[in-house]
Amino acid sequence: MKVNKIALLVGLTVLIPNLSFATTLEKVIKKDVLQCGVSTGIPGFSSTDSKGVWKGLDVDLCRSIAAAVLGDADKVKYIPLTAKERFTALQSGEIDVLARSSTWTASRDTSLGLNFAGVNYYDGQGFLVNKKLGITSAKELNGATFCIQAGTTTELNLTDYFKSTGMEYKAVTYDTSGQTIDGFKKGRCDAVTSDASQLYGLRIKMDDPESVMVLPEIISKEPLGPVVRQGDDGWFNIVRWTLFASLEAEELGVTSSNVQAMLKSKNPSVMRLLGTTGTAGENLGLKADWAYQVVKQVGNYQESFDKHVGQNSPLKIERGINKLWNKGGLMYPMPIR
Ligand SMILES: N[C@@H](CCC(=O)N[C@@H](CS)C(=O)NCC(=O)O)C(=O)O
Repeated sequence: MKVNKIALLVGLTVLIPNLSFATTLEKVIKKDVLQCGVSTGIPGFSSTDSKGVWKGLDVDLCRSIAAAVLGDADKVKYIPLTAKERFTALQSGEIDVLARSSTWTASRDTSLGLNFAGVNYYDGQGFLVNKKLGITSAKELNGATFCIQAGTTTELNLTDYFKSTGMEYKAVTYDTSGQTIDGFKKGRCDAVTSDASQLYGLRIKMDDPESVMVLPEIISKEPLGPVVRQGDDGWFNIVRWTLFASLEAEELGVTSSNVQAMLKSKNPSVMRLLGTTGTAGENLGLKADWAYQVVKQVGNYQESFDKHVGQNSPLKIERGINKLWNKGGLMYPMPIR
């Protein structure tokens, strides 16, 4: 009996180092790269440019996490995922974080073993129609055929909307945005419905953007944000506070151009953000300059927004409800103190 116990102990000590008890932070540091789950192509959020470089608001979130954790925003491996694949890729450990236009809903947050760490874009579902249809409101969509994507909240909201308005519809379902827009271009459907932010991107991808229009109705709430695995609170904190740091930097007027000079700031909030005082970095298990690296290498939230989806981008989306809380919007970074 005694011998067996010893054998068991020996067996366990051999086995334990092979078991995966490492936290996501430890794994990311060991690999020296962040594996970030993105889309297969959503202009403004996550898509590749002509040189194959990933760009967008979600991509900037991946880059910010890599800057905070590894000190280098370029240390990201992008894993393109369809809507159907995305949560499984996170559950299985194929990716460290998901930043892919994903709507925070109760079922996703509570039944998949995952946690939403915040919101980086408040969206809502809208409709893009061919002007030939001659309609100006979603209320006139009775009998229409829609091109939509499988595994999205879009599918579910469409069902709800038509049920509640007593109208009928047909759906043609695709796996990727590329296929969806192709279907629309080929006339397989009368309308595309998706997160409104994506409709702007789809519109400029049309051969003649003037031939289509976005209807005024928004039929759902789509708070989009980064997702992590449940049960790794340290990693959850890092993702959540990296997002807050880029919003806090905007609130405090800290930008990629002035962040170096701001290191000399005597404003206590700026000092805590940039790590010249306080223990914010240490408490996250990161270096004191974690947020400095985010702002220096990626920029604050406003810089990312303007560059990828706002006025300096082809999409030209208004900041709207994505403004900071003190400018009339919903973006409210929790205080760093
Ligand atoms: N926010 C919605 C929709 C997200 C979504 O996946 N939308 C489609 C278009 S409706 C998409 O992003 N496609 C990009 C791709 O195929 O990679 C959700 O979380 O379910």
